[in-house]
Amino acid sequence: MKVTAIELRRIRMPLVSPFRTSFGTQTSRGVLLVRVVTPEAEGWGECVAMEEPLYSYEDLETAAHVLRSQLVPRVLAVGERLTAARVGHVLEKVKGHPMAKAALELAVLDAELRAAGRSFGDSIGAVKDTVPAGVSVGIMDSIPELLDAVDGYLEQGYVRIKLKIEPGWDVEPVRAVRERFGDIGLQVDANTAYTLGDARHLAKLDPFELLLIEQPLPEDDVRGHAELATQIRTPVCLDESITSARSAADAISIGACSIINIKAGRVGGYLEAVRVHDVAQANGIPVWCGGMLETGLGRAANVALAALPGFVLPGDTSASDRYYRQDVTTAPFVLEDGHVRVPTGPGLGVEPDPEVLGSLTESVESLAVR
Ligand code: OSB
Ligand code: MG
Repeated sequence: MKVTAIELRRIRMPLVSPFRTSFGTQTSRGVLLVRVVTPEAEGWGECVAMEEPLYSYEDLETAAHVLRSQLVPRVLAVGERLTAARVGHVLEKVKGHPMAKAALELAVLDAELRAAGRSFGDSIGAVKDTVPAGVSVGIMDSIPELLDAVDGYLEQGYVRIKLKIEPGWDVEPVRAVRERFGDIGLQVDANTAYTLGDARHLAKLDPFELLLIEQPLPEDDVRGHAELATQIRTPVCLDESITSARSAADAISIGACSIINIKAGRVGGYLEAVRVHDVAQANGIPVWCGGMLETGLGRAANVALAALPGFVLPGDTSASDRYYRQDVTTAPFVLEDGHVRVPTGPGLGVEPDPEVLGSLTESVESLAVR
């Protein structure tokens, strides 16, 4: 396909409530959007890198830099033979920067699918019309505050609660939520905040029958997760450590995880995310779709990914209003009986609202097309 323009857009979205994790507190989400224009259609990709390199080493600036200096020029150099399936291969020589690569691949894929009148979900193998929605609940100042927040989400219909934990905020909040709400789907996410030396402490979570504990140890401590898995009863799920289908196969083979959180940005794109799903499914490992506080654009892609058959656990695919008062798309994602609907229109199946987008935009950069 012929690309006539590529644009990088920085927007800022105020969060409805501060989101605190073991790596910091966010009150708004800075987002980098990639727009690819072709004579037939335009496509959107959302880069999930955060403003600071605290979840992973990428940030909004490194993503914009590598897109501008390396990724976009390499994709444009392909010329009219460009297809979304080729993007990963073309970008392979550039080391790292999976979130920047994923955003560009998604924009090309969206443009290609919109031109062909085909939905993103159909193209990647979605088999469900709706997907169950979980919600990721940040660290709070107090247990009563946490219980109020969880109560509100359960009231809205969320089918699974994930609590962010860190040393000093783990066993007690989990106990309090279990005691108050009983047999709900409950899991925790540590975002690498512990070490293997904390195994005996983490085993204190065993009695609460959690669905899983997500990424307790540093991302490069895959062997540590395998060892931890022999010392606690809660199933170990990896997020940060899984960076490709190959790393998923490796982690599975040494028993480092019995569940995987799939995020397309972390593995370099939705096409690789599907391959992670396939590897997990072949090994009998359940997966679920993670989130990075996406706008409606990235959320549309996540919800479609979560509709693949191996996604057997509820994802962090919450409704738009869990994050933002005003989403960038003309129709927000809403909760329907604890589920969100997989878009069926061409491409991502959602449209950015030009006025809303304009009001949230901090900068737009047009990258030259030869
Ligand atoms: O580890 O899953 C994570 C948000 C930002 C960075 C990392 C993570 C998260 C979440 C929120 O847990 C998931 C969401 O609802 O988008
Ligand atoms: Mg996580």
